[in-house]
Order: sequence, then structure tokens, then C-alpha cells
Amino acid sequence: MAVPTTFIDSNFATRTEYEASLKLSGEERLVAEEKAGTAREASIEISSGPSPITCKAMIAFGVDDLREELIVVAPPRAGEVRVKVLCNALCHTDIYTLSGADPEGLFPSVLGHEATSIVESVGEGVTSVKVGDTVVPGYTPQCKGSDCIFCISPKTNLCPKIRGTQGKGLMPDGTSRLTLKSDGSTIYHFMGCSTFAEYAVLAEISCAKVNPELEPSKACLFGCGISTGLGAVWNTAKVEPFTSVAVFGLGAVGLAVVQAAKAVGAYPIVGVDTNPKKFELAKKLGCDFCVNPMDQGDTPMQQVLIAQSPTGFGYDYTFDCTGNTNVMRSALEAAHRGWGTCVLIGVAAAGKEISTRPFQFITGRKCMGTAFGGWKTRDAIPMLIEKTLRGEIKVDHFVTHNFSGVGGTADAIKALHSGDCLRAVVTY
Ligand code: NAD
Ligand code: AHE
Ligand code: ZN
Repeated sequence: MAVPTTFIDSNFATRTEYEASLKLSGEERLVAEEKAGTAREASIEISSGPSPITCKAMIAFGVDDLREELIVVAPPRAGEVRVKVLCNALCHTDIYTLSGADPEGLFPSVLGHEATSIVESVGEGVTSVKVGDTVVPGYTPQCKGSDCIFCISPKTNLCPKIRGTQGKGLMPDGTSRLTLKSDGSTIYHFMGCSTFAEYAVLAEISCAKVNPELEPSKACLFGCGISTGLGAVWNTAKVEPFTSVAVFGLGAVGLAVVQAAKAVGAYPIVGVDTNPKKFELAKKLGCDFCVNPMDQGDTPMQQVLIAQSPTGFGYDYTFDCTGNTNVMRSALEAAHRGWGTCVLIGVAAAGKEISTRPFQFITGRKCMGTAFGGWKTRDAIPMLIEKTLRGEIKVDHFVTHNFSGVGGTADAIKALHSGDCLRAVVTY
């Protein structure tokens, strides 16, 4: 017998009840879920477990071909969690993959990886989250296994446990939970998240359980860009007070770098961007001055910055937040003679390579990269959200655009291309 598909969230007896709950936040939502719990328990008694769910999703069918379709999201298998996605913030990396520039990009797929969600059902053996928990999906998991040399090491967050299958657009058992409703064809997952859809299936080790008190439209920011910028400064570079910092690219990631550098007392902080509309907010958040490479004639940016640096020998820390390999070279070469550190955050397109003279390293510069700012996902995202709730991290300014419904993702993409957008949050 075919298992019936349903639109109904298993946290609530009816869709109306569920939709009403979306208008609530934090504690109110938990109380509503508690009330609905009786209905949930009753339905569990007569079913043999979670059913497939039909829901709306934006499918990337090919390069820049994004369309809203119905998908069927299969129940979570062992070690997996199915979540109802509340909202998703668009990250530049989604657009990069949609554009075909990602060597790992797969079509057809459900993109999206910066989201807030609620656990709808769990697979066998899942213990760290339960139905109703608020979860921010992590694109880098944290398995916490005593045999995982990466999770044990304080030097990295790069747990490789599911990276192989994740890069192939599949769940850890090598299969997909997503199919197109119209013809049953397979749809690939993306970055272990796929949150351009009303429901997603995640590996349990990718689920950061967070305090539901923070509005979903703010919590989602910690799934990628903001955490990355903060961590690049605090974990990867370990910027110290009174050191000089240059930030290339003042999008959401670059501005989070500026904020984190200001918080540790770096001085001066220079922001570099080809879009001067970014300068006002950058200065409010901590930049002492900003420079537009377009205003420098033929002089390379590294030369301009070195000349303006406090010592005349470059900046103690430089960050690339653009993904442009020429800018990466400038960032490296603008790092201080003898000790400067350059941190690469931006993601470069397929086939792009960075070049510089080895002399840059011989004369003391270092170059590092960071994935998700070095944060161990399941430990760090909840902690960053608590800091935000205590007012220690300000994030409101990052949400420049809001849209609703999965289809609003197309508008979010337009907004991100406009040059005025830091993060466009789509609430489903
Ligand atoms: P964004 O597009 O919002 O910001 C990029 C900024 O760079 C824009 O303000 C743009 O005007 C500026 N810029 C473009 N070309 C420039 C140039 N030649 N010189 C100076 N400035 C220039 O993107 P974002 O969301 O802030 O992400 C930034 C980069 O970080 C992207 O490449 C993204 O894929 C990457 N990223 C990496 C990680 C990671 O873990 N390593 C995480 C998130 C995002
Ligand atoms: N798939 C690309 C690499 C993409 C990439 O570097 N991704 C960043 C995160 S960007 C988030 O917006 C990252 O952290 N990568 C670590 C990882 O394991 O993917 C390619 O070049 O193949
Ligand atoms: Zn991202």
C-alpha cells in the first residue's frame, strides 16, 4: 500500500494550527507545540512512523535555472533528522553554485544552507535532538566521535565524517531523500542542508540545537556567513588588540569580520570594496576608513594599502571576503612584512588559482584559509546564539531584505545582486 503523503507538520494536528504557530516566536511556539502534542501522540499510535512529506521547494535544474516545484521529502533514516525549515537567508555561495562556478555543483538540486528549522521527525538512533527542537543546520558537521581526529583536535572544525557523500549531493548512506513530485526523479542535496525547501533531511551530526528565543530570521545567519566572519577573526587569525586589519569585500561576511576585529580592539581597521554604498555601515560597525579600488587608478591595492598602513609595511591581518583570486593576491601582499597573516574566506570559481611571488612568504607573510570560521558547528552555533540573545553580538543590520514563501527565493537572488543587500531572509 502506498504511504500517503501529507502537508501536515507532525508537530501540529492541522496545517492551520501549524501556520498559526509560525507567527509566534520562542516560548510561545513551544507552548503551542506542547498543546498540539496530544494530537501528535494520537497520530503516532496509528502510523508506523513518519510518512513522506510533499512540500514546496526551489529546484536548481541547471545553471541559473531555478524553479519552484513540489518535492517529496522521504522520512529520515537512521542517524537522520527531518526538519521543517522556517526561514532561509541567501548566501553568496548558493548563487555561486547556481551560476555553475562550483566544481562540486550538481543539478538538479535543492540549494540553501543558512536556515532556522524545527525538528519534525527523527530517524532511528537519534538522541541529540527531538521533535520540536529548534535547529540551525551546519554545512560542516561535528560528529564528536572519540575516533575522529578532527573533532578531537582543537586545531580544526573540519570533521570529514560525511564530507564524501555530502559532496556528491547524497545523505551519508549514499542515497537521496528528495524526489520531484511530478515524475519521482531524484533531486540532489546540497552542502548537507538543502534549505530552499519547506522540509529538509539532515544528518544528526549536522544539527546544532539552539535556543528558540532568538527570532528565526536572525538565528539562521549563524548557519554560515556571520559565524564565518566572526570566527575568521577570533579563531583562525586570532587578531589581538591594537593590531591593524584590512578587510577586502564588505558584504555580510566582510562586515562580520569588521565587527569581530572591532570587538577585540584592532586598530586601525580599513575596509576595501568596489561598491562605495557599503562604506557607511562599514564605518558604523568599526572601519576607521574605507578605500575604493576603483578610485586608485592603476596602482595595485596592496601598494595603496601598504603606503597608508600605520608602519608603512602593511597590515598585521588581512582578510579576503570576495572570492576573487586577484583580490586574494592583494590581501596576501598587503599583509605586514615579517609577520602579517592573510586569511582567505571567499570561495573562488572553478579553475581559478592564486598566484604570488614566493618572496612574499620568505619575507614573513603567512596565508591561511577558513571554513565556517573554524567553529565546531554543534558546540559553537548555540553559543553564538546565546551571545546574541545577551546583546554581545549585534546582527539586526545584516537582514536588509525579507521575502515570504519558498518562491520568494527568486526575489532574494535579485536583491543579492542589487548591491544593496547583505542578507535576504525568506520565511516559508
Ligand atoms: P557578498 O557578495 O555579499 O560580498 C562580497 C563583497 O565584495 C561585495 O560587497 C562586493 O562589492 C565586494 N567586492 C567584489 N569585488 C571586489 C573587489 N574586486 N575588490 C573589493 N571588493 C569587492 O558575499 P558574502 O556573502 O559576504 O560572501 C563573501 C565570500 O565569502 C563569498 O565568496 C562566499 O562564497 C564566501 N564564503 C565563504 C565561507 C567560508 O566558510 N569560507 C562562508 C561564507 C561565505
Ligand atoms: N565546493 C567548492 C568549495 C566551496 C567551499 O569552499 N565552501 C566553503 C563554505 S562556503 C559557505 O558559504 C567551505 O567551508 N568549504 C569546506 C568544505 O568542506 O566544503 C569547491 O571548490 O569544490
Ligand atoms: Zn554560505
